[in-house]
Amino acid sequence: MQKKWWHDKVAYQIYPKSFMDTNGDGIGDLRGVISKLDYLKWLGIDVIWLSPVYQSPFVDQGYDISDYYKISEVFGTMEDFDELLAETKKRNMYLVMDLVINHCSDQHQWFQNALADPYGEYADYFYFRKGKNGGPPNNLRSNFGGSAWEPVPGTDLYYLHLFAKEQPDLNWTNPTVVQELYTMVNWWLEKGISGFRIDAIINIKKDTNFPDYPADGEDGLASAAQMLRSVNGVGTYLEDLKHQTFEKYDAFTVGEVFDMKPDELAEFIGENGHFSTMFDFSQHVLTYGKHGWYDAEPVTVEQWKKAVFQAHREADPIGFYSTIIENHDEPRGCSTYLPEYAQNSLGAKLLGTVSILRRGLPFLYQGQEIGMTNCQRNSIEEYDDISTRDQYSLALSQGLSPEDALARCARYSRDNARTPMQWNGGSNAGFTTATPWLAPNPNYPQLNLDVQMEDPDSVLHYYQKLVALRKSPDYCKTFVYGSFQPVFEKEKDVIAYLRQDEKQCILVAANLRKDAVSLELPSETAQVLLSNLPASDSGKIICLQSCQAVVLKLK
Ligand code: TEU
Ligand code: CA
Repeated sequence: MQKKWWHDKVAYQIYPKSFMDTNGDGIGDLRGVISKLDYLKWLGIDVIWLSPVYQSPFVDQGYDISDYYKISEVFGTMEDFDELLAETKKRNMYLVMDLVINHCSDQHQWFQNALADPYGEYADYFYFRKGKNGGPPNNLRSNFGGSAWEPVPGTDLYYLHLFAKEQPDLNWTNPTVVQELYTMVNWWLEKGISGFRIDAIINIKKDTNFPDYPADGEDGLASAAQMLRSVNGVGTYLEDLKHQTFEKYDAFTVGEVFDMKPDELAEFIGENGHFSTMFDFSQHVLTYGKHGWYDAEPVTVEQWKKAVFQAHREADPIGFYSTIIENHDEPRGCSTYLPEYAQNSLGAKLLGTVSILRRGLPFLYQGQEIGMTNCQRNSIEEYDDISTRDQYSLALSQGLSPEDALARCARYSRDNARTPMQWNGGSNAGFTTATPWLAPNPNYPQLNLDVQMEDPDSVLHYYQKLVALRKSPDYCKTFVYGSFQPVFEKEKDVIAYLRQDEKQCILVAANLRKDAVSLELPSETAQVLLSNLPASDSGKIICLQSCQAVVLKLK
């Protein structure tokens, strides 16, 4: 296998709006990110993925870009950005931007031009189509609810939006559009960023005949996933994108890919794949219901363990996944994947251990390193997220009571992970001196970074040690390139795997039962490299307490 510069790195996602506010407007900003770089360096982070900071009306939190070449004034200036980039380089860190090119904002000049002249050149930057039988061209549903087609005012045309109506899809069959996007991508790479996290990228290929699909909801509409699963040829776009941009800069790319065909993995992340890597969402998709998340059931340990092991079986012979437990779209991992009795600092450390030492590039999401949790709200008005509002009203329309619908939001809303970073116990968790755009989780007086920094036993210090262990010269190669083999698979609620190469064999084992469990090692003795409970080197039998995780070097 050809070695790549990013293979042995540890990454961290920053959701800038909620990270750190420095100018007292209640919104995180680039100077806030700069102010925390030393902290991230201490934590062991190499790669920073910045969620979108481009100019945007923020209908979907910056995933609706109105100018790809500008920094949103909410976040700062291009000078701030350049300084951030320089400061990361100074610390041998790598800055990765979010690339949102399936769609742009309806405020983008291209779309404004298209609206002004619906039969002109700019209309062809988007999918403008005639309606059918007095309705939209077909029955696709937007990911945020309702038809994926919106009327173009003053015409019998509609435009396609797989997400919000303020996020019109870009026409990738138009070479001019594609060229504009390549130019933009190269402009950022020329600036010296290290790569991109690529948003909703599989969506760029449509069946442009726009046929109807079998309805899969009571609204008579069909999910966009149906189209994506039936259409071929996205690879041609992705290959060209890579050749014309990333490849020339040895840039790192991580794809956000849902609804991929199972046999496409090698094409996506194999040796010469379209992307360096892509996120493993196998455990997250378990939490999605049939019609979004309002109708989903909680996921069990056995379910997500199986999914994760299966993901490794599929991906390990091919390439590297990027591993996450949460992100800005997914609720907090501790609240989602841990049984209730494990939702504490011990459980947070356990989940971190299991996740960070997997094969693949680990991404931490801001606040994960202190075990931040989901956040209960008292009314739907307290939520900001566009998809949460859609799911809430869907839940009500299905007969759920407002209380039940709110309980679903508390479990699955995207805002769970978007509450401000909890820096300290001061007002608004030390995130801002003003009223924050989204209220912090009320648990911040107890759960915050300052408190944990003072406590050598905290989740934070454990994460720091975990990342250091993964990167330590003695073990790094094994954790990066070594094989991943599930063990004790039949032991219910025990998650264990070996990381092994010609040099050594390391066992990662975690017990999510209420009771202790004894396991017989495949070796005579074992040396403790890390544990979330006091542990000493052992003989052939190890005993794991409830919620204990250990990392053992087998001898
Ligand atoms: O998410 C993409 C997204 O929402 C879908 O892929 C969805 O998760 C999937 O259909 C579930 O089956 C990205 C961003 O991460 C998100 O924040 C944005 O809202 C979205 O794209 C639109 O840009
Ligand atoms: Ca600010």
